[in-house]
Amino acid sequence: MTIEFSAEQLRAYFVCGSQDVGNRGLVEILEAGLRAGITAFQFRDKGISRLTATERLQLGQQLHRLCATYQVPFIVDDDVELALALKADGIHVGQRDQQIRQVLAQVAGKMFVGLSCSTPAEVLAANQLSGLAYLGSGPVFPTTSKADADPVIGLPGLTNLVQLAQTPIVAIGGITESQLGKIAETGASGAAVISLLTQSPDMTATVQKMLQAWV
Ligand code: TZP
Ligand code: MG
Repeated sequence: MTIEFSAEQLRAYFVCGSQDVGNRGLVEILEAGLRAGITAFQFRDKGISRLTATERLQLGQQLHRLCATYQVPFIVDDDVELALALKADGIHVGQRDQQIRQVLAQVAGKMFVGLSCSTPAEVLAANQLSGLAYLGSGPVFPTTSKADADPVIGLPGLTNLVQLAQTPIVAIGGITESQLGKIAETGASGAAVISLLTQSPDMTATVQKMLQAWV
């Protein structure tokens, strides 16, 4: 069963792949996040991931099953083939990934689509597309989780993109607990994080802070 998109799912959006968790288990970390109340999960297995395609597929199946148990959307980063094979609820694509128009056509009616936009020009181009569920914008702050991240846009840059966009925006990049209130004030619909959750000493408390920023 596919989970439909709603903007509330962007509030506590956990992004993670095997490269982000070292020797720890991604399944266990995701389960802790789900128990804590994350509202979306993106399987982003890339960069220094050492998984084979088969291992990635098997891990993705486990992660999707887990998300389904909690009725939380399972979103695949970048890889349309993998997203279709896993019957994901959503796919997230970057500007340098697969062509967005092609992706929208390939997955139409099967899953929702999110697109990374870090400049006003990218947001204006995204406004011309139909069928996009949400935009991911950042990095808002410096991040150590993505080697090839775009330049930092800061809170003013995020505010500008939110004002231009015709679809909900989830902010990403270097987001810490202390910045959540300011992210919410920009009008962004939520925060997408890797390290805030993978490094959290208390996932329940961290997710509560994420959710409360949008109350
Ligand atoms: N895209 C832009 S920044 C980023 C991605 C995937 C990494 C976010 O990770 P963190 O640890 O929350 O800064
Ligand atoms: Mg599903």
